[in-house]
Amino acid sequence: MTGDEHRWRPAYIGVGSNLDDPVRHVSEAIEDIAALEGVQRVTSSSLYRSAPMGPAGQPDFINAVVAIRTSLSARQLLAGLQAIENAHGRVRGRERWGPRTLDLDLLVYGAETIAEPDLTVPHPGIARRNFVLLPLAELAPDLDIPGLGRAGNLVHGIMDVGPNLTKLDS
Ligand code: A4P
Ligand code: MG
Repeated sequence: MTGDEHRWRPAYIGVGSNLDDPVRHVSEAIEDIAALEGVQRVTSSSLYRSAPMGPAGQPDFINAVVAIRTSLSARQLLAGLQAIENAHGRVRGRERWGPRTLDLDLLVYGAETIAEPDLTVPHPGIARRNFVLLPLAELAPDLDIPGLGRAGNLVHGIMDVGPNLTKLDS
């Protein structure tokens, strides 16, 4: 077969949690992503702690970014990520940007741009969020994010914007 299903594309996933032992949720989610069928060559950034963007009065977030190669389509990958969120007890339908046990965002999928009601890639928040850009640039400074440019360059634009961010000791 020569179809796209046999191409292994690079993809980047944002991982976030601020409830119920977030370091554990993030660490386990990285293992869960690596265990998905059609996912290989998994590497992950350091873990970062950041103040919440969105409603105040919720706990700090733990964030990380995971790089993979995948033979899944973007939609199949999103379904796999949502299944992992559900397995971590994610409750949907609460307030926007409210607290969550696990949030997995598909940040970048190869060189593709997708603009559909339930799937936007690259993820629209990338360029404004230091808790996404710093771990992404740590993993892949030369990554060319479609429509935005090099990850390593974007970091310079957001260093003083958004919640405070600290790298956790590994
Ligand atoms: N969806 C569309 N595109 C994508 C994509 N590229 N990746 C759709 C993942 N999902 C995507 O997502 C709602 C819908 O977005 C999904 O059904 C999917 O079809 P959700 O995860 O259920 O909702 P959400 O995460 O509450 O909404 P939203 O607006 O995506 O929130 P964000 O942008 O994920 O922000 N502060 C800190 N410090 N750290 C954080 O990680 N995270 C958030 C959540 C808020 N504040 C934060 C952090
Ligand atoms: Mg989300």
